[in-house]
Amino acid sequence: MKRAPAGAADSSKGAEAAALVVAAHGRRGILARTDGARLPYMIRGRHLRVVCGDRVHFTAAGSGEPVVVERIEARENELQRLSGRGGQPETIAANVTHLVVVMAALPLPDLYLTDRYLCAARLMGAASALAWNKSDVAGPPLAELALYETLACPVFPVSAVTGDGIAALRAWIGSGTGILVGQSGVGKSSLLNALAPGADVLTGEISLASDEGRHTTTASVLHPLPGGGGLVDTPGVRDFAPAIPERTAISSGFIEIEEYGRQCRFTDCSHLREDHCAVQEAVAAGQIDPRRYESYRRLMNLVRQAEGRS
Ligand SMILES: Nc1nc2c(ncn2[C@@H]2O[C@H](COP(=O)(O)OP(=O)(O)O)[C@@H](O)[C@H]2O)c(=O)[nH]1
Ligand SMILES: [Mg+2]
Ligand SMILES: [Zn+2]
Repeated sequence: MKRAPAGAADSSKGAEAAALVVAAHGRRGILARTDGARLPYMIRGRHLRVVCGDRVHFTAAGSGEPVVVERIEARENELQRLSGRGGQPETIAANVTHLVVVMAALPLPDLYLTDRYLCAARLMGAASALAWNKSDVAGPPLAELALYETLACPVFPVSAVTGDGIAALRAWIGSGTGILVGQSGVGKSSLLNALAPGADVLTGEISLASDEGRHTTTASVLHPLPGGGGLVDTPGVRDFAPAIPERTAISSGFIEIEEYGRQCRFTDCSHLREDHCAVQEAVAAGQIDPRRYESYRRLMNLVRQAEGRS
């Protein structure tokens, strides 16, 4: 790992410089400057909460000391999950541009969960794709997944074992900031290592650098991709269920429901039981996939129950 020469940070003492958060755990982590140098940082005070993907401004501390993060640039978006504590949304990464839902023949795909991830991605303004992993064992169920190609969500058959399809998936992420999500066991860790070789090693070095080895499994890391861009890895919350901000936003997370919904009689139509609902008519006419509509319905009910509790 490239480190800034000792004393380099001192020359900028007092002045603020910008950098990207590439490892975050609690009040410490690592910044990457645009020249590639990596600087351990710490946070003073209680008001700042920094996550991977944040662009921050820092000032130098004493030589050999971590630099101090002073402020976070406005986030373009936040990826949130529901935490165990009271179901409060917890931000796990910022400025994510590409969300990849990983699936495989085993564990059995859960398309409702897939739709929920896709909804979260769309609401946060990130592009999304499906990666069908373990294609060395079983290819993608094309009939079922072809639907997603029509919903602005490309499908990439890949294998972390043979390397098939990895280049295409890597090209799709481009110079963006990606994240791999999906059920436990589908191969997210394996794919991370196929896409960002050495990711395991880097995670180890970062835990040493931040002197928090015991927290290795909970630090989140933004791994650089060869040639540009990066992949966020959040051990321990990899298999997260995404937080959906509010019920009225859900229809905007389903591209086809949003499209047909523009023709509903009521602008605040829930598309569940209103008369003259263009969405329900499109489902009846076979223009909207009934299983996608069922995903929408379930998510609406889920969020209503959550809102009822709070
Ligand atoms: N055959 C096959 N097995 C894979 C592939 N990718 C991952 N696996 C296996 O699937 C299991 C789960 O992989 P892992 O990366 O830990 O999944 P994660 O829980 O999503 O991070 C491991 O036993 C891997 O060896 C693949 O492309 N082909
Ligand atoms: Mg894993
Ligand atoms: Zn409607």
